[in-house]
Amino acid sequence: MKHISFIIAALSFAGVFLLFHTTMSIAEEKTGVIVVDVQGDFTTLKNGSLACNSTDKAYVDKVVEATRALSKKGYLVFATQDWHPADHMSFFSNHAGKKPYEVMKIDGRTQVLWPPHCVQGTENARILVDNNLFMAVVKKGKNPKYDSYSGFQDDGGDITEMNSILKRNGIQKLLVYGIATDYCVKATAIDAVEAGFKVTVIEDLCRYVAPDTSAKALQEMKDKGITIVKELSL
Ligand code: VGL
Ligand code: ZN
Repeated sequence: MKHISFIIAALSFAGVFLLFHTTMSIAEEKTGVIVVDVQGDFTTLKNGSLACNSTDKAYVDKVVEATRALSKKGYLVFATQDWHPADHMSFFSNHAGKKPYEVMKIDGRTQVLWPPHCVQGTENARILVDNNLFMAVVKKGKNPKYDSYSGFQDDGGDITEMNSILKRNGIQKLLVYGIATDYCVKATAIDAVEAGFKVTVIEDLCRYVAPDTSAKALQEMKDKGITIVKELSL
């Protein structure tokens, strides 16, 4: 008799343990994906105005395939979309006498002056990955007065809906990739880690504006506790 109650107790303990363990692993697996600014203007594929190196069809196909595979595995996928008005302050053409890629101080902040790109409602502002894969697309850089490399907030401190959407969906970990490593990927990944997410950036699925700023960005991200992996392993 004593034996039987001991066995029952042991079995229930094992059961509770297993249930707890399974629940915890499911919770641990709540991983989201942020596909950053994979838009025509940043690619050579679409002859973009701000095309990064090696953003041909092979790159876009690789991003599309990876995103599809992650979605199929059950990860919730989000996207950011650079979405500027034509009079945006980051465009060199909106500053008399300035040239593309010149740097100037605007309201005390250092601003790179870009070729006009990702203008709202233009062909090359479109995201090159099937929109049906995204749980949500967060548009950024809509305010003509502020640039917004991060998908979480602009340079004026105005927050987007990104953090609340991720939290609402119970996301704890994030995979981040896209364009550009040295600007929007970096800013988005750093804000994500600062918002409490565990962040991994997949280098092979990213492209950069310049190699030196990209190397610095990768180091800065590592220093902030972001994991950098060479490629996606599923
Ligand atoms: C970006 C420069 C200007 C980016 C956006 O997506 O990294 N870079 N706007
Ligand atoms: Zn931009």
